[in-house]
Formats: sequence, structure tokens, C-alpha cells
Amino acid sequence: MRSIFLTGTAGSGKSLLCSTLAPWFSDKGSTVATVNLDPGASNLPYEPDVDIRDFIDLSSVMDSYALGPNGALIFAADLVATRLEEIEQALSDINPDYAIFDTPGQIELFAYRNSGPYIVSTIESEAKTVLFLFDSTLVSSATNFVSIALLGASIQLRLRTPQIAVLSRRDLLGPNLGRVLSWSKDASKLESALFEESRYTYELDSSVLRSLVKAGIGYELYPVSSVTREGLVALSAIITRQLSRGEESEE
Ligand SMILES: Nc1nc2c(ncn2[C@@H]2O[C@H](COP(=O)(O)OP(=O)(O)O)[C@@H](O)[C@H]2O)c(=O)[nH]1
Ligand SMILES: [Mg+2]
Repeated sequence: MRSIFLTGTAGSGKSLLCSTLAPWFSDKGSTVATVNLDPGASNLPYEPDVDIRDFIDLSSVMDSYALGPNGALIFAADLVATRLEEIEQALSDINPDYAIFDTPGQIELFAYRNSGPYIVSTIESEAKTVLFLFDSTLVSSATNFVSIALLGASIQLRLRTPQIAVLSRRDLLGPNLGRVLSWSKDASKLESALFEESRYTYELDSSVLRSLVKAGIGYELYPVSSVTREGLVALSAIITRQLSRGEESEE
């Protein structure tokens, strides 16, 4: 089994991408299991094969510990790690080629508490990759682009797993798509845009950008839309390539 973890800010399109990628891989002849790791998920756009909500019930957490909705979400996120055995058992019953993990809407519940990094590092898998979604609607300015790239780098620090940067919901960018993609391919274009946008924040933005480039943090974006399905060919190709590289390095 090879594992794909979907991460990104709330509303960046993780769940819909999960529902799009799973049938994409199965149409190509692979077996796929979708895993919902969000105990607070409601109205998922797919029927998860493995569902943390079968093991953790948010309303019982609220009642048992007298917590409000936010406290319960945090507590439930911490409980996810205690259910790793059940998740692994359910996955081994399915024995898929790929497991696609949909993570909680709020990225901090997954990446910045201990459960998420624990699950990613511990789950039995031949190779792992993390998709980090740059939400198109959040990166229409150069400064915002850099701040999302910084978040992606921070999540890479937490999850310590190779990352693929995805420009999600690409159909919502309209004519700005080319500009955003040019920033992702050429840091000097991004730096010029930063300068034009705001001389006030340029110093900070450009130092962050240079540090990311120097650290070799790749943020070449794979633009994808779960609605128009544009970009799925290139995205699935890089996922497959990244995962087979991961297998080689673990041998
Ligand atoms: N236009 C468009 N909308 C999308 C796309 N992906 C997700 N959405 C919508 O964006 C919203 C948030 O998506 P969701 O998958 O729930 O995000 P999550 O919080 O990251 O899991 C939902 O209303 C989705 O229908 C896309 O590629 N294009
Ligand atoms: Mg979601």
C-alpha cells in the first residue's frame, strides 16, 4: 500500500479532490481506499472506505468531557492517534494499492497537534506523499502566495514527508492562472511581483521567499480542478512518480 495525504487550509478542496482522485486511480486499474481522518466531517462528497467517525463520535466527546464544539474538535483530533490500530486493520482488510487520506478541514488540527504527524510517520506503508493544496482563491496576490508557500513549508517540517504542491480549484482563478503559475516556475517573477505589490512588506516577503528557495523547498504547482478535472493527468503522474521514488529510497 502507498499512502497519499491531502493537506491544505480549510476549504482548499481536500475532500473533493479525495473524491476525484480515488475513482481516477481505480479507473487506471489500481485498488484504492479512501480514509476520512476528520472526526468532525459532515457531508463528505464521497463515501469513505475507512472512516474515523466510526471510531470517534464527536457528540459523545462533547457530552463526556463537557466541551464546546471547538474544544471537542481539538480533543477528537488528539484521539485520532489512539485509533491507528483500527485504521490499519481496516486498511489491511481492504489491502489497496493506494490509500488516500482526507485530513481535517482545519489544517492545524492535523499538522500542528501530535496525532497527524504520528499517523503519517507510523502508518504501515511502502511509500508516502503529502499533497499540499494552495487554494487558488488565496494566492491571487504575490504576498498571499508567499504566505501559503510558507505554510506549506511549515507543514513539511511537521510531517517530514515529501510534498507535492497543488494549485487547487484552478477553475476559480480565471485569467490569473498564468500569472500564478509563472510565479511557481520562476522565483524572480514572484520577487518582482512582490516588489510591485507592496514596498512595505517586500523585505519580509522576499527574505522568506529566498529562504524557501535556498532550502530547496519546491513549490512548483500542479494546477488541478476537481470540477473540470483539468490537471488530473499531470497530478496523478507526479504522485505515482513520487511514490515510486519513495519506495526506492526505503529499499
Ligand atoms: N470550483 C471548484 N470548487 C471546488 C473545487 N474543489 C472543491 N471545491 C469546492 O470548494 C468547497 C470546499 O471544498 P472541500 O473539498 O470541502 O474543502 P476542504 O475543506 O479542503 O475539504 C466546496 O464547496 C467544494 O465543492 C474545484 O476544483 N473547483
Ligand atoms: Mg474536507
